Amino acid sequence: MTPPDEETTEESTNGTTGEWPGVERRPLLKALGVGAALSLGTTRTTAQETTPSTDEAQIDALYGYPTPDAKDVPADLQPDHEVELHIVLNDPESGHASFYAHFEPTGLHVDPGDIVQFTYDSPEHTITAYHPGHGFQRRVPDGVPPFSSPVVNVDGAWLYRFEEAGVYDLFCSPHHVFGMNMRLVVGDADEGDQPDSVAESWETWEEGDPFPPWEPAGLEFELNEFSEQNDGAEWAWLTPQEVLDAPSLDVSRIQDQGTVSFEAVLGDIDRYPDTLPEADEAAATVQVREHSEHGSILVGPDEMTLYMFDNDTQGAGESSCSGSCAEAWPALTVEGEPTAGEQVEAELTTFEREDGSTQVAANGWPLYYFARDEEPGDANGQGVNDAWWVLGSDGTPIKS
Ligand SMILES: [Cu+2]
Repeated sequence: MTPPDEETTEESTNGTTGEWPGVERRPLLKALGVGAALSLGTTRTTAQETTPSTDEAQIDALYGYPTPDAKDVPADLQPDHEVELHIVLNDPESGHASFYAHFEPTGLHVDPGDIVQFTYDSPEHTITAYHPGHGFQRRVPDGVPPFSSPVVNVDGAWLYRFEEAGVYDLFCSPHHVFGMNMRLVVGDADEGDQPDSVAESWETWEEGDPFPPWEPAGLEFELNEFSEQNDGAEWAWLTPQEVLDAPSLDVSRIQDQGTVSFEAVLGDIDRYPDTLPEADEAAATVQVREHSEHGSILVGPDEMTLYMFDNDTQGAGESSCSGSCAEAWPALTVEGEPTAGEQVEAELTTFEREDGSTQVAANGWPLYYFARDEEPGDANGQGVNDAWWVLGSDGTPIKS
């Protein structure tokens, strides 16, 4: 699959930032990017100077160390690594899931005793261990307690010290169903430390056991249970299985590379955009759109305003607009049968134009675009030559 192109992701990320009111970005951190925590000397000095008493600051084995201000980490808890908690909103036309909630990086190698800072760049996250204490199969080393962060505010952070060597699979509790997972490798690991595939751990699951991470069948089952309308629906977002079973998150790769980006993980997942319900997403040939002046009017699949022409005869199955007229007023054409959007009450029919293309008619009126409309909502053709008119949802010309 193709990961979202950089421009889209960047735009989306910026757009995302705007979603959280009152959130100031930390330009230095953003400029340096992920993995640059060690070079944040300036920030650290400030933190050291302004933190009143750091002697008592401790990282709890269960609850870690939360702080509402990521710039205000106690001097004796300075992190060795940083992981950011991101939400990327996707352009609906990108062919990807509507959003990804993810850890950046998604794979990380640290030394035993290292402190990792998890920075909240977006709201409503936790960093939680797969542990029976949280109702899930253990995917952290034996002896590690069921640790979890609280939900920390945006621009806050949570610190945790990873003491025990081994492989840690982590999830964000609110976004677990969306595949917000990461894998942390502490110390030296070998092939035997590679966690079971999520699919395999579902095979051995029995009722009453702690759950393995969610896999697609489970999510689709939930979706179908939720409402009959969802029957047969497919899970459109990532799943923990897809993320944790991604080859990019193989323990050996994480060890070799130090960090594995979310984009690398996405690159392993073939489901996008192929199995996104593209057919369902394809807009109807004729839809209804609210216009500020004309009310509910008929628009094309691209939401551009449609018009009828007074010189046409209703129901005649022919167009009186060709040549230079057709350049100014391009016909709405289809291949195959036209489809009607939900609120369209007009009957849609088609007829063959002189050039062999198939034009759509609503309530017997051949439909046209106007070449000087530039974007949805434009209706510059209304009343031109006292002959071109937009149409209501039932196909009646609106002559006002
Ligand atoms: Cu989350």
